[in-house]
Amino acid sequence: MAKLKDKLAEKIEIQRLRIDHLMKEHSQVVVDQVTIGKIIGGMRGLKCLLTDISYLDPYEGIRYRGYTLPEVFEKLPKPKGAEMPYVEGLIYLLFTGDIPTLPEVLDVADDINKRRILPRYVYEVIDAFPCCSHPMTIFSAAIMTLQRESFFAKKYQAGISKADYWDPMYEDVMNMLAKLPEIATYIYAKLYRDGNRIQSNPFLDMGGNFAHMMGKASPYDDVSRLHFIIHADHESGNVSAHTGHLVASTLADVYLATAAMVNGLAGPLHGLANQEVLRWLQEVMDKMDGRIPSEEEMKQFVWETLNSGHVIPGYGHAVLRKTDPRYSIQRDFSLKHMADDPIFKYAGLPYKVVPPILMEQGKAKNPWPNLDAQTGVIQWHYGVREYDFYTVLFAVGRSIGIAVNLVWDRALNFSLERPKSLTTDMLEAIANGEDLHIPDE
Ligand code: HAX
Repeated sequence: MAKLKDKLAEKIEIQRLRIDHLMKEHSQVVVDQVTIGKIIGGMRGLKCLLTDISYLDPYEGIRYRGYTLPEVFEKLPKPKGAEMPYVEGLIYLLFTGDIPTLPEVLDVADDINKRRILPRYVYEVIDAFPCCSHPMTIFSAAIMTLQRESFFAKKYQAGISKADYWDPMYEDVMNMLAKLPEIATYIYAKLYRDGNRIQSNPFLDMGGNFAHMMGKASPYDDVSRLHFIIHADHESGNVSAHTGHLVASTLADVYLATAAMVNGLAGPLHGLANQEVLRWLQEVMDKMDGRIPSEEEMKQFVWETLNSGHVIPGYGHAVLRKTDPRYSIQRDFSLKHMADDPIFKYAGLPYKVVPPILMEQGKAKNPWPNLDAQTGVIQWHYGVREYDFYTVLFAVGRSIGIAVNLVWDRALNFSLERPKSLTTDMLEAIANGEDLHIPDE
């Protein structure tokens, strides 16, 4: 058994006791209130999900297993000569809550390496997609095709004890995480490089191999490590994480749950925002006949976008109330490696003008940039200019946190998710103080 799986098994035993205790002794303790505003307003801020993989503080940003992102980057082991840590180290951290040693990371890397090979039919499915299909659609479908490989589905059919659910789930997760970079880079090759696929290099780590398969030289390996690490998790309430958890709560396997989460990520208010940022910036450039707009021209364009009923992509957040630290980390990387890049300088312009305009408009609760405002700028600089592909990059990273959560969901036997809906008549009656006597369960 891989060392990570041994460690995980130990952690699961401890965590099961804590969850059992909470359920037995404190299940009636009130945590939050469900108001009509929350029911109609997308349950924003409702505290009703449980995860220990990450926690998002509105003013501080994300912590993975209690560590801020700068701490994660500082503490996780790095490949020789690399600026960014092994993604495999992050996988270990998210699973166990412990910072791994280098040998522990290399053990995970070795395990992932052995699981990378894609069945031929995945390539065939990708090849069969009609022209102009969005890469996220292809990515989701390619993951779905792998569902026939699910250990969990087979074990469940054969009959398996609830206490052991997490084990085949873990195997599915590791298999899938190993294969996602292969799928993503093949989609890239198929759509944008005439199908010229670059074979995986088994001697490289996940980030290094991704850069290699994308056909990009260093420091794109560090860009990939950085990208996958900062996108890996954002607690459980965002649409992609929640969708993955919801679907898997039916005991659907990792492939079904991940394809569903990818579909959620593909919406413009969520992960697709990273391509929208670049599309939007290009639109301004086109209007200016390729000229960088002045500050005044940019302001005018921001207002035009708002007045046409569109949001400014890359700005605002449902939870964060300050500049996203994932944005700042990418900006710092950009300042170090590509400070003179025209698109980087140009992307700095919205950072100057958008927040004051959103504040003046007075609608957005958070006028500051989120991570999507900077992602595409870095990718563009390193030659990945097909911005439709950016959300696939996001999805490869985000799958890590979601998949780890799914193993824990099975380990802790989290229930089928099934909240209760009411009708408008009922809400009006409740608003008027009527007691409807709706049974709880
Ligand atoms: N541009 C224009 N208007 C915005 C805005 C923005 N960037 N951000 C919020 N608003 C508007 C909302 O549309 C909403 O308007 P209405 O009252 O007319 O519906 C109002 O301000 C209040 O919204 P909010 O409470 O501040 O924000 P929400 O929690 O409803 O939505 C979003 C959060 C991220 C969806 C929102 O800020 C947005 O649409 N941003 C632009 C798209 C984007 O960058 N998405 C990526 C977010 C990060 C992420 O999840 N990545 O995957």
